Amino acid sequence: MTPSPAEAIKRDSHGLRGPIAAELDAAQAKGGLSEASYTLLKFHGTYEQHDRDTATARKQAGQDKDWSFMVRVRAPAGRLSAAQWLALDALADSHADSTLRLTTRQGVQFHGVLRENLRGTIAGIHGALMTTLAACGDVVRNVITTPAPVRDAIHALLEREAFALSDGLLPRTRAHHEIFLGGESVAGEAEDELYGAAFLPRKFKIALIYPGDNSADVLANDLGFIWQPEGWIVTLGGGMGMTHNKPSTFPRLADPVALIPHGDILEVAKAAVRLHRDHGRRDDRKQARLKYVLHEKGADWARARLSADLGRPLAPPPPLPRLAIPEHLGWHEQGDGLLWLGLSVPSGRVAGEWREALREVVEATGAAPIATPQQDLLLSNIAPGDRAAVEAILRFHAVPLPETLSPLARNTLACVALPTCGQALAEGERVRDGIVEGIEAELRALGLLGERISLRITGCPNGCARPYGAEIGVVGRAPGLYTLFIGGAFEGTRLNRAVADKVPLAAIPATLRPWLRAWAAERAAGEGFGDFWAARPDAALMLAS
Ligand code: SRM
Ligand code: SF4
Repeated sequence: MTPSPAEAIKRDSHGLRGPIAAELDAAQAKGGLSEASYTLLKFHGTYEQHDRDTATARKQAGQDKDWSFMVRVRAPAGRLSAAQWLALDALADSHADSTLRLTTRQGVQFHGVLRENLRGTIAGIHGALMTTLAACGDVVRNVITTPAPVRDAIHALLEREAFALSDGLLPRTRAHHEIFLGGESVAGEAEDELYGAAFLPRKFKIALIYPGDNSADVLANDLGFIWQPEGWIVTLGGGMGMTHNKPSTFPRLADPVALIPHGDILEVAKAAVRLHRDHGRRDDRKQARLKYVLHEKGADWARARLSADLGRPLAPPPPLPRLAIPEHLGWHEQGDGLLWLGLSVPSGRVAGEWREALREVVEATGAAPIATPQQDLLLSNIAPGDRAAVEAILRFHAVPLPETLSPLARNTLACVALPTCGQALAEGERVRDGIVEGIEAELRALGLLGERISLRITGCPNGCARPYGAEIGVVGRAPGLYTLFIGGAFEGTRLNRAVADKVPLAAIPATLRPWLRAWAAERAAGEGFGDFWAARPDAALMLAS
């Protein structure tokens, strides 16, 4: 098997350095980095992009593309301090396109960072005691967990372990400091002990949960830890990405693989990373995720490999417990006398009035923001006496309180897609509101607007908003056309199925109508949309169209 070109780039990069520094310094070049720099910059948390809205017109006018960078901040567990939020907020104006983007993995992104501002952006983030290192690339990504700032032992443990895993699995190279932070260059740096010279075959994602809160979608991750009183259930091999018309690629929920003592989490995570490092395919990046290893070899094989790696037998896992997702939006008591307010941020885009409102609230109250895996924001540590003032600020800026939104709107995710994402086949974030309003109208007509349904929209099948786990998944197929999926579990424990293909954007709500109607007419009391259709065989699913 011939390794894919990315393998040589990584292996020969001298610890993720490659030609990055020289190319960033080349004054004449405005955009279009070499493949090596493009590939290696991901590990440092940034993608070179261009504005796809203007690309054709600029080409026709003989102009270069409008180049800029996306910069992704790694925020373990989504936790930010007030000072960190304010620092990111200021960087959005000084170095980017004046927006912040909350991601589906509790991260924060900047878009529109010009090349001359790239180092300053990354240094500014570092100055706020955060990093972009390993926010992207073939390494362990941002470690996610429940965002809820509930002050009890389980939530404290999840938060602590998310930070410990994030720190313990960070690449050790000094290249990031050298290139972006003015660090001294290190001659002959040793190869990274965990990752090796060529790093992982592909990205590697970790989530930790307890059964009462699966908002981190543990089974969509390469590696998951589910808390149980007697230890962690280890899950392996989840992932969403697929390619249309390529059945060898598919979304997959992770398998339970082992039960481990609570104290062993970092050690087992390292063994799981080595499992991917040594067994993931390096010849085909479309087949390189750990999920394909699990699909081929199974959970017993994986447990045996982990046991051999660790030098002790791992216990088989118990059956998966029932998972739930509590409501995080609105006002909640934290359990320490303080409150948190969960706000539903459409597509996670913090711009304009939203950004002003959040800045004012954080400045006025010292609230610590927490990014959620649903692209939302929880403002934590608010004194009960500040509640009215917070609401007044939000009202002044026309930021809606969650109780004014339908459950559908509150449970909708939409990926970035156009104009920045180079992979987008169709719109994502920019068509979110129209799709939500259209489906809301259908639900209203059926008297079901108060029902909770998860809706996830992506501009391509890579699945960045985890659409294949949603009750309704809308996945970009081509400009203006989408594939519709239904039947996922709200709790993230079941994948959905495709029911309609190449649906024009404007026809999405009407296309869903027969399935919504049948659910309204025939469901058992309290039966959710996804559960109702999952219980129907394929034939009934297709007939409804
Ligand atoms: Fe993603 C690639 C945005 C979460 C699966 N993702 C991309 C890129 C970098 C496009 C590219 O490769 O050129 C997108 C940048 C767009 C932009 O302009 O900002 C991008 N992904 C995002 C974010 C920002 C979506 C969002 O709207 O919030 C999320 C950032 C999370 C973070 O903070 O780290 C994001 N991406 C996800 C998730 C969800 C998750 O991890 O829970 C998935 C599905 C889970 C999974 O990994 O299987 C996901 N992104 C992908 C894939 C498909 C990977 C695969 O195995 O096939 C790609 C394409 C690739 O890697 O080649 C991709
Ligand atoms: Fe881009 Fe596709 Fe991810 Fe959306 S799902 S951000 S279009 S890669």
